[in-house]
Amino acid sequence: MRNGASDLPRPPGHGDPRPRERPLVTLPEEDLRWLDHATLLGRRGWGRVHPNPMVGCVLVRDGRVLAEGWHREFGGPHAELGALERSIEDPAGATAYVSLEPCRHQGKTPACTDALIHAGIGRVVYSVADPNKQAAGGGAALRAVRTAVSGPVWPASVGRRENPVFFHRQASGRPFVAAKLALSLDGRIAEAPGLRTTVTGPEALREAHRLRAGFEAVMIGSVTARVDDPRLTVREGGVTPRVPPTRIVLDTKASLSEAGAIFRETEGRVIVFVGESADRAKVARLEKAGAEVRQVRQGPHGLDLSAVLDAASARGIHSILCEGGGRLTGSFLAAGLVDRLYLFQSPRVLGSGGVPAFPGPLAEGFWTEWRAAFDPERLGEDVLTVYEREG
Ligand code: AOF
Ligand code: ZN
Repeated sequence: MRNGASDLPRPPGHGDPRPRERPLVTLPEEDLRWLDHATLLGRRGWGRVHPNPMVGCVLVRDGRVLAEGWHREFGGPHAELGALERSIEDPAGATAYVSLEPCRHQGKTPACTDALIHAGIGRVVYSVADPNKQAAGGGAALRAVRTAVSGPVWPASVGRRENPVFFHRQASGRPFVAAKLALSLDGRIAEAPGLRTTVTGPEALREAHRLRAGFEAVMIGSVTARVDDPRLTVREGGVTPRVPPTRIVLDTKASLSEAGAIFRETEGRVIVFVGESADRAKVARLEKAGAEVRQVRQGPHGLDLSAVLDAASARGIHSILCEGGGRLTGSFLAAGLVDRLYLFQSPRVLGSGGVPAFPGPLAEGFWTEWRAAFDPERLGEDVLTVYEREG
């Protein structure tokens, strides 16, 4: 029961669904376990539902599962509707466990609150309040018609951890930025400058591809584009993203080679951000190779990263996975623009000639506010830990 979602797409690094926080209401362990179950079901939507939340729902009567549902596709039926439709018997009087407050609004789909009431559901237990003002209020609406309601069971921090992009979007207009790093035991990301290095093993590679599937864009700097020559597509990990992530390169001088792998692959549009002073002929070459080229403000050390994020947001991008290199990731970190860190750690040693993961200076005490969001996950020889800033 705990992990029915194991063979389906799921977000990398999301460990035990049981939050560490204290519940806001006192409930029997059984209720908390069913909520965990709903959370695991929701995780099956990874790569398919963003920027909407991953949501799961399980209908239970006398300790028996009547139906499982989850949000499968952006714009499609919500978790609750999926469960109600699949119930093996009339769910009247049963309990619905949902990982997000049922929605009250008629959006792309009818309101789940109405559907639950219509089906005669006896009790609704939901994990976290919906931060989306347009859809929130389902808990109160259910109580108003005398449905027994327990929720929110967990504080908002729990929802934020599970669906960070969705929660971030309710509070901020700038895209959510996650950084992915593959680090050796001695804190290096490559054997030497300019040398393409495989730091982690095949299991971690699969997870890194799966990770891409849940973001609207994947981003690298021009040095990484040249040295690693990546395609930045999702080719492994068992999940086909609903929309292939946009591939972003930050390339102040428009120095990218149009012979790069990124241009040979057509899956996912390519946006190259260049500086105002970029050579026009080079820009034209990149455009001819199929890239959309956008000029952004320059700062003293290359592109103004806030301007990059604003421009990405204007292109409809709500979430970005930064895959390096070290300089670019370091700049985003130093600017306080990284919301989440996916740290793949390998037991390999790359040696003193290797490229350090964090070359630039970070403010004194920078790391003290970062915490592991979930238990570390073993991937072959490597370990993936998801870090977030506290607060
Ligand atoms: C989801 N999936 O299972 C639930 C959601 O645009 P719509 O009509 O799909 O509504 C999206 C909103 O519905 C979303 O922002 C959230 O507030 C609420 N609940 N959304 O995508 C679900 N239960
Ligand atoms: Zn809904």
